[in-house]
Amino acid sequence: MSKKYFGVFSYLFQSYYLNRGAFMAINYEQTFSEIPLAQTNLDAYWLPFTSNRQFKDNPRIIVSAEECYYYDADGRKIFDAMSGLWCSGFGHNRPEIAEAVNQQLLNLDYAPAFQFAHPLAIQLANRVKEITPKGLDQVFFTNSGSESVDTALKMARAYWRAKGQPEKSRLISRAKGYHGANYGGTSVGGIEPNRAPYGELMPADHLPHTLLPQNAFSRGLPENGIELADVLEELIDSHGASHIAAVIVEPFSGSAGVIIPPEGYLQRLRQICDHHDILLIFDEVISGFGRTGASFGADFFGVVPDIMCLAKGLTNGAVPMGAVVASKMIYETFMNANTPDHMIEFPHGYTYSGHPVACAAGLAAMDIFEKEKLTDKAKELAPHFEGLIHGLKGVKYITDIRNIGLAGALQIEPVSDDPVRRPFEIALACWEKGLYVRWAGDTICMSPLFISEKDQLDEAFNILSDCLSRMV
Ligand code: PXG
Ligand code: PLP
Repeated sequence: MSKKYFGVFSYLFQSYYLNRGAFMAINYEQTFSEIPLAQTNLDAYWLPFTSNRQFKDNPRIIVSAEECYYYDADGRKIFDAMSGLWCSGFGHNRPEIAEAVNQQLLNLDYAPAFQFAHPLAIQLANRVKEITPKGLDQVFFTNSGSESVDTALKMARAYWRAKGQPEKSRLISRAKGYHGANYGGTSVGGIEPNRAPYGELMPADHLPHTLLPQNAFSRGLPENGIELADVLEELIDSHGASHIAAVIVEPFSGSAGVIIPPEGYLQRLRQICDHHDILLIFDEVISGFGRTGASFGADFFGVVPDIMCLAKGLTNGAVPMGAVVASKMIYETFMNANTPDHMIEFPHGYTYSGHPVACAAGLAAMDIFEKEKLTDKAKELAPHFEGLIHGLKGVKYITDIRNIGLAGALQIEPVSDDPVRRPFEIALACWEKGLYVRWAGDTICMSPLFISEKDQLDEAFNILSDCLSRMV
C-alpha cells in the first residue's frame, strides 16, 4: 500500500477507534497526525451548497465533536453556535444515541419499509404523535427535510384527488421560504438563487415575505405586517379556492436569515385556509423540537397546521431522518377512498422510510428531549441569547438583528452589489478564532445548542463582536 493511502486509512482507523465511545478520552494529537494526507485528496468530493473552489483552497475539516464543540483537523476546538446545521441542539455525540444505534445494527439492520413494519417504527410514530400538537396523529417517515416537504406536497395533492376534487392542485408558499432541495421543495422555495439555475420548476405562487424595514431590530416577534397574510385572499381570488391544494410556510423562515412572522400573521393564514378549505402545511424542519423555546413552532404561535414537516431534531442530526405528521382527517380520506383493501392508498415512500437504525436514534433522541426538558432549557437560555445578539446593535454594517428562541440572525450591509462577501468574511474570521456561525446570503445565522452554557454564549459573542469590529 502506498504511503499516501496508508496515511488515509490509518487516519480513518484511528478516528474510528478514538471516537467510537463517547466515554473514551480523545487523543487529538494522534488523531490529527495523518490529516494533511487526507486533505490532499479532496478532488473527488463535490460538496453540497458549498463554494467548492474556495473550500478546496482552504479546507475546513471537522473531525470530531463533543457537547457544544467541534474539533478540526488542526486540533482546534471550535464552539458550535449553529447546532451543526440547526439539527444537533441536544448535544453532539450523545452516548445514549450511539448506544441505541449500535444495538439496533446488531439486532435488525434493515427491514423492508413497504408492506412490512418493525417495532421501532411503530414506537417512534407513537412518540412523534404524542409530542406534536393535538390533531396531528398520523406519522409518515422520510429520510430528510427535503423528502418530508416533497411527501407533504404529494400528500396534499393526493388528498384532494382522493376526495374527488382533482382540480385542487395549486400550491402556495412564501418568498424567502426554504423547503429543501428536492424538486417540489425547490419549486415552492422562495430563495431566488436556489431556484434560478434550474429553469422552469413546478408552478407555485409565492406570498410576500415579512421582512419589513419598519420591523428592523425587533426583539422576538415583529409588530408590523399582519396584512401581508391577506395577499393569500388575493391569490385565492385570482385562482379560485377550488384550484388550490395547500399553503406551505415555515413558522419562521430559518435559512433566509431567521425571518419571524409578525404578531397574528400565522393565525390569519390559518383563518383564510379554513375559510376557503385549503390545507395549511407547516415546514417545521428547523422550528421543530424546541428551537423556538416551545416544542414546535405550532405550539409557539398557537396555530395547528393540517400537515407538519419534520427532520433534523428528530434524531438530533445523528442519523438522517424526517417525518410528515398529518391530521386524522387527511389519513381517513385516503383510507375511505373506496378502493379495495389490498390496494395501496398513497403510492409514495422511500426504501429507507422508518429505517430501523434511524428509528433507534429517533427514540433515543426523543428520550433525551423529554427527560432533559430541552424545550424548557431552550426557553430559559433564549433571553440571554436575545440580550447578546441585540447587544450588537450599532456595530457597523449590521442593518437588522432578529431572534426567536435559540435562533437569530444579523443582516449585513452588502459590499457594493455583492451581498454574500461580507458575511462570508465575517464567518471565516470567526472560524479562525474558534467559533462556527453560518453565513447565508446577506446574513450571519446562529442557532446554538440547547445545552449551551451562558458563559459559552458570552465567549462566542465576544469572538463575533471582535470579528465584526475588524471588518472593513
Ligand atoms: N425545510 C426547511 C424549513 C429547512 O430548513 C429543509 C426543509 C430540508 O431539509 P434537509 O434535511 O433535506 O436538508 C430544511 C433544511 C441553513 C440550512 O443554514 C438550512 C437547512 C439545511 C442546511 C442548511 O440555512 N434547512
Ligand atoms: N432509483 C431507482 C432505480 C430505484 O430502484 C429506487 C428505489 O428502489 C430509487 C431511485 C429511490 O430510492 P429511495 O427509495 O432510496 O429513495
